[in-house]
Amino acid sequence: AEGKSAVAENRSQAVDVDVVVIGAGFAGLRHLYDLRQQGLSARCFDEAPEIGGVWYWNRYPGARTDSQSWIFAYSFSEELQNDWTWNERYTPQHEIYAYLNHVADRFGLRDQVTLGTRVASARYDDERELWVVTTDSGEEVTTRFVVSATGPLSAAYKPDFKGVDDFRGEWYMTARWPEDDVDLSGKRVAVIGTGASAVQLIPTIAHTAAHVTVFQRTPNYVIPARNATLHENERASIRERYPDIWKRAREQVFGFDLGLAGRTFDDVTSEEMQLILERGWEIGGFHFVFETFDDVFTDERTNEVVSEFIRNKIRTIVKDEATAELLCPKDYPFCGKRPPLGHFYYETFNRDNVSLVDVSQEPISEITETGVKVGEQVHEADVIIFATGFDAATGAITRMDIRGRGGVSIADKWKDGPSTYLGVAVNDFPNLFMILGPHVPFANAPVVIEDASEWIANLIGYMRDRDLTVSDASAEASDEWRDTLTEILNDTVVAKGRNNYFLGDNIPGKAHAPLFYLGGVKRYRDALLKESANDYPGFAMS
Ligand code: N01
Repeated sequence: AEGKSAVAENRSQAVDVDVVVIGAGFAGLRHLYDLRQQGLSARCFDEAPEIGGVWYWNRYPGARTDSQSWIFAYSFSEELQNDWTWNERYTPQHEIYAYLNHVADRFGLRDQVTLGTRVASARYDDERELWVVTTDSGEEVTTRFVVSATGPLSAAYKPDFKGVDDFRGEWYMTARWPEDDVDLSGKRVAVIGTGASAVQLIPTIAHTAAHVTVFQRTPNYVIPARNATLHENERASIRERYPDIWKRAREQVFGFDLGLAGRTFDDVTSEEMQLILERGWEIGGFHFVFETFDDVFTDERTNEVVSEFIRNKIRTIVKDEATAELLCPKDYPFCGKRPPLGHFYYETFNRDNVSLVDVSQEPISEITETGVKVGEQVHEADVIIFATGFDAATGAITRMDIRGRGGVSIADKWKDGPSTYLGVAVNDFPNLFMILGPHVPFANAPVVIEDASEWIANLIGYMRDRDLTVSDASAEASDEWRDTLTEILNDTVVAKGRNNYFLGDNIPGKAHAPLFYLGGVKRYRDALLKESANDYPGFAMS
């Protein structure tokens, strides 16, 4: 420990390691790699018994990416890129999980990770200018820097329904799915929630369950994913085009391998609009969102045409009229919630063993010994699955006891909504950094992870080289960042969403505040690079 740390060598106060990284998922692994490139020592902790982060926990049936497989990956190693084989347009959970384990082994990152160990607290010691991190196993580690790589959608949320403990069957959460196979065959399964997780789960389990009852509070606009097997010649072509693909992904607002539509509402007739949407629907995936019309996020006229187009698709696919109408989102615009990609989602409601219960007017009142109660009716079930989402962006961080200057906790600091600088730092929490904290772009995660991770490691290296011990993001710069991202968000349809986790509205009692930056991954990267190129004007460093 002492003397081993590169940062500490220059300091009077020695620390156990230069950096403590919290989380061993996509972001944490990349960060361990970046820190090593900087010659910094690090230890990483993860609550899960295995590496992988959300790709360890979310192993529910049907779990896979909504990003194209070839860009839901790291770009830092060409060899890795060329060696790995993606088999489908959208990667199933077990393949990403295998990929992350492969990366951990290939780059020798595993030794730095302590698994099955949760970071319970991190306290900044003002006098000694270091962090004291404690774990749930009672270990205490001193470090100069803490980097949270905890993921924006990792703190699972389960509503506090009365009676869950009395339920005589089994219950599961999609975001905490057990490693052992869960046998649903012949069982009556209740699924609560209709977000991206449920949309993937429901069609998959409907094949084996005796009956699936879906409890829907807010219908989603689900776009067909159109998954397909990738053939070797497609993979070869992707490998060849990788430099261009990454260039596109780094410029596309949401970090996807997609281009622009090159047209908006006023460029086409309404008949042409329908044809363009038909074509987009056939190609499927986020192509439908981003390569049909460039103003779907910002022009209400375009948005309404697209929203109605999807409603008509639902009405065409779903045979039972009442069910179709219930599945149609009507009181919020398309992309007012993150649209999930479906794999025969709407088609599944044509099965005899699938039924839909609307809980938008009459909520679930309790869980009974035998099922889910809505109003006076108990819907009997052998298994209940909670696909009820996450305390997004802030939850994974505020659930730890993180205290900055003057012992102020981050949960208190953020009680009216998060305040960050560039989504990576928090005023009065010196040397605490976040890779996918609040206020970073909502996007294909690896693109944001690689940008932020490398940038943070560079900043730490910069401080080490100049013998600087403390960096603190200024309050003014943080306010400005929040104002910028609030303005951007208010110009989009996201501001008009329903129960949207982008705004904290899915969690009872959580502040209504923007949690993501919607200016796009390129503008975000430009903001980061401007900050570092100018010697970090938004930070006080000493
Ligand atoms: O969570 P969600 P998710 N009574 O918050 C309902 C990513 N992801 O895990 O909308 C009844 O979207 C809630 O209803 P409402 C992706 O970014 C990615 O599905 O609040 N229902 C909603 O229907 C995604 O957007 C992939 O009215 C209740 C559902 O639970 C994000 O994770 C796969 C309720 C929660 O939906 C979150 O998705 C999966 C209550 N009391 C997830 N409380 C990929 O493809 C909540 N609900 C990579």
